[in-house]
Amino acid sequence: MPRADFVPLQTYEELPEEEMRRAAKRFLEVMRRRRTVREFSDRPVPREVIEDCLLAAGTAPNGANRQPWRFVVVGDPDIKSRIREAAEVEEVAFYKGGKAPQEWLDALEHLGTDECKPFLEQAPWLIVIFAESYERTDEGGKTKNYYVTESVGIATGMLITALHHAGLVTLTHTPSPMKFLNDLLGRPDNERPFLILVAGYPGEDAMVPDITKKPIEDIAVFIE
Ligand code: IYR
Repeated sequence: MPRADFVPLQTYEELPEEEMRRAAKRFLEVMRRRRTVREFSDRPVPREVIEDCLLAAGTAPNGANRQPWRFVVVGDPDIKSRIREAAEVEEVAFYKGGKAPQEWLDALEHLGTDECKPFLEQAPWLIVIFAESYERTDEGGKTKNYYVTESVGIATGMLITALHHAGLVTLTHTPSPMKFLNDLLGRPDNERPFLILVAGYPGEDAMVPDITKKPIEDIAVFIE
């Protein structure tokens, strides 16, 4: 890959310190309003909004700028039903079929999750996120990607933030194994399903568990 042209950093905007403090606090309040929701409305959400949120996710820092993600956005009711059907097979095995160790089930107990995933049909959009472990060259060879999981994880976090910022709610859904998504969505072998991000409006009487996030002293160590 030839070295890129370098251009002056023109997009950076410094904030005066007081404004910086306020901006950080305001954004914290925005993010504190984000909740993972499991009950979705079937109200439609414009495709353009999803596209803009995906473009925001696509600005994520990533290994060697390979941008090793592929977002498959499903609005088609038939495909959504097939995803639900296949995901629930895995979830039944997980919750009821003895696949999940008791310790894991105990850890999930307080969230009230189970093998039923109606949101996979109700929500207007399922964003199936694939990680490209490698790329295929025109000659049929393979080009390796770098820090794929980190890169796709960062992009996914930015996508969740963008959707929240646009006034939508999301649910990160991770049926395991997820290989069925390649078959259902016709994706090639170099794309590994990473997670399903369910996106839309919350259901009218959506309930969420009354849980809290850790305080600063439990999530950070400052060495000054
Ligand atoms: N994939 C299952 C189980 C599950 C696992 C974790 I860790 C969660 O935080 C939530 C659910 C499911 O989607 O129900």
